[in-house]
Amino acid sequence: MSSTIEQNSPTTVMQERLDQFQARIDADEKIEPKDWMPEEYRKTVLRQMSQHAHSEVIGMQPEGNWILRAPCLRAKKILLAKIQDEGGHGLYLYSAAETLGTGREALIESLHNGKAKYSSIFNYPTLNWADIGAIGWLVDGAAIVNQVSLQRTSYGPYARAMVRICKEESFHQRQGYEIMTTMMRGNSAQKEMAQDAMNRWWWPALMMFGPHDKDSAHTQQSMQWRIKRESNDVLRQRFIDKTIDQAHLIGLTIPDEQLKYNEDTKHWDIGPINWDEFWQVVGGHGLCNEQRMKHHIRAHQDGQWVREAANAFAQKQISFN
Ligand code: FAQ
Repeated sequence: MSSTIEQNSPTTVMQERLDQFQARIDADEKIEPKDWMPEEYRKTVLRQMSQHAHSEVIGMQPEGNWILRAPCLRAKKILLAKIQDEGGHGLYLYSAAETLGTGREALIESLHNGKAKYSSIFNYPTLNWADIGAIGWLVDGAAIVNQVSLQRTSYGPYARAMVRICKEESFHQRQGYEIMTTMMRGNSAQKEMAQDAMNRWWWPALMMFGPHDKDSAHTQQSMQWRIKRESNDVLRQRFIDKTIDQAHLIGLTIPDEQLKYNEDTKHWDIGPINWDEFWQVVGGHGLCNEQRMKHHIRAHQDGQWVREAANAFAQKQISFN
């Protein structure tokens, strides 16, 4: 009798559900919005997806700064299309995040009140045209390495959003590399601009992958649930190895005196990352944090009438049907 009670106790039932959930994850099944999931899984996916969505949208600002100053019409058209793509990525991701039961308004509210983060990289300024090349090549390049891995994330709507996003990001990476290549074929002032952008964006791009695995609060659990398929350090190293060759090919120098190819591991070893700088930026004290948030809040307020009109139209459609 007592063993039956024990078997059916709430703790045992919960443990069984957790075990079944983990078995589905281990079998590489996708978790869908209406499936049972542990509350912590829901929270973790929502946190990561909403932060990812915020990053895509805030990431439009540093590039938007250069639309009116692009050096030719071709470059302007490409930049406009790329920035529009980033807005679209935000849209897919907010929609995917909403399937976990938290509405868009609440997600944006968390961004505005500082509870939700967005990528550290977008708190650095774009000082000249080469910065647009560096963002496309290095920032989108880092984003792709991370996102290709996330195409296999365990939450179905997130994985599917990633497939389309990755296709577009690879164009972005190439347009950035094209800008850098063109500048490295130019005169000495243009080469200097490209190298200067490389110097300023290299380390922040490496920080995008997050803290080292040993210091990462979420990696272990997120990998057990296959929300993350590879760790921060593994992805960072993949980006380093592939990007260094691309830099050398066009004559750029990596701003790292300790950079060394390791014959044993067949990987590039880098010098130490400045984590104090990273945490300062993540904590809101980067060069552009204040500017980025103010701009987003203003744009959101300016768009209030559009949302009201769209909602009123949708309501009318519903009452007609
Ligand atoms: N910036 O335990 P972990 C793009 C936070 S999209 C700010 O390792 P996790 C496209 C982290 O949230 C770029 N905060 O965390 C584009 C956590 O704090 P919390 C965005 C960061 O989540 C290009 C704490 O540190 N991509 O660029 C950062 O397991 C051009 C501990 O860290 C994504 O969001 C950071 N860099 O791993 C758009 C990809 N790193 O939340 C426009 C999806 C860490 O506990 C123009 N996200 N933190 O308060 C991910 O893969 C993961 O969330 C990581 C972090 C890898 C970013």
